[in-house]
Amino acid sequence: MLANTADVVATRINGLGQDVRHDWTRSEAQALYDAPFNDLLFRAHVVHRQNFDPNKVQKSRLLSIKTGGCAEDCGYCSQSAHHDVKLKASKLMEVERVLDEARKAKESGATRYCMGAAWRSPKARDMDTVVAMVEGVKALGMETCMTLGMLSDDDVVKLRDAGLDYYNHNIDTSERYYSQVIKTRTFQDRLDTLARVREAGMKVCCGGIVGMGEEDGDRVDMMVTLANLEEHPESVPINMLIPIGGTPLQNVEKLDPIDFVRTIALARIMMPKSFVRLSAGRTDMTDEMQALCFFAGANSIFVGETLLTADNPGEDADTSLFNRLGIEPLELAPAPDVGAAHEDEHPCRTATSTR
Ligand code: SAM
Ligand code: DTB
Ligand code: SF4
Repeated sequence: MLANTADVVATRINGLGQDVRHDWTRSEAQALYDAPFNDLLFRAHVVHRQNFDPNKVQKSRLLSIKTGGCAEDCGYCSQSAHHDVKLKASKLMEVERVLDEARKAKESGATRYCMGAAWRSPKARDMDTVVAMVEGVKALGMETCMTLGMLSDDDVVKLRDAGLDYYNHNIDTSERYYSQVIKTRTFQDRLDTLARVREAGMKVCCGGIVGMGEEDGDRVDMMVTLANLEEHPESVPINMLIPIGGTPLQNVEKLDPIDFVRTIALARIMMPKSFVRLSAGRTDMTDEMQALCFFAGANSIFVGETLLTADNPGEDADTSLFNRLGIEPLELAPAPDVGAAHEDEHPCRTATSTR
């Protein structure tokens, strides 16, 4: 094991921070994941420092613009109409209400506003409203992100033309495990929408959920799929499953926090220039666990007291966490033109710190 780890480190150390690879093999990713924890974390942290200021964390804010009643059967989700979850469904929000919420988010330091809808895919009649939301939030000077389910060629053009910066569409797990969690669409459906978003020139936010009862190898395979995309997602959210009563995954065994940190470290090493978001599930994480995630390369979080439907730590807890760790919120640099998205031109990237 040690020789294997040393080999992996030795063969890559010269290229750390420079090489953005798209040819990861499953076995080398698995070897990294299985390395002694200190070796893995050290390597991930070196990569992190070479690409980012390690003491800056980007803040995003989420809003559910259309809640519940979703036609998909995702086994983890509170919003699926297939599960018996106590959740009040709502129709698409009015644009002004979304903009009011976005203003508040900006005042509390969020630089990106992410709007999520419980849809399999948007209806043509809803597109004018979501376009107005994107335009309005952009006019406030925030980055925009939407997650609306599967998109058609027409949808991506409309969103791109509205100025949408990021589209969030997660692959969620390995291709193998996907069909055990979701039956109403395929892994390939996800990849198809991601390709359309890329083709249209928007930035991609794509990651997954861990702790759904998957094996280590599924987390590794998910990272191999993400890292071997033609371009790495600029943003990689790693969600810890929030078990929701009434969903098929409500009683799944909890993931070892160390394995969660390993997953973050793997994402950092395999996608060195991407933002890795410590996403859902932070209310169940200690400050110490989150500190390990930041050390392993996580550099973005969702702020506020709610995610889409589930709880999030809230401003006071995050201020205290940042103060304890000497972490500062990442300010937004002037955004480049939409369409000029490239891994070396991220608007939030700052000079590497040596602190
Ligand atoms: N309907 C859209 C879709 O599926 O792409 C957007 C919303 S969906 C809620 C966005 C992501 O949230 C999912 O892909 C999943 O990764 C994450 N998510 C949903 N429920 C979760 C839960 N209970 N725990 C952790 N992550 C969750
Ligand atoms: C992502 O990967 N996580 C966010 C965002 N993208 C849309 C959503 C988390 C949802 C957590 C469960 C909920 O709030 O219902
Ligand atoms: Fe619908 Fe998205 Fe929830 Fe799946 S994850 S049920 S697509 S809202």
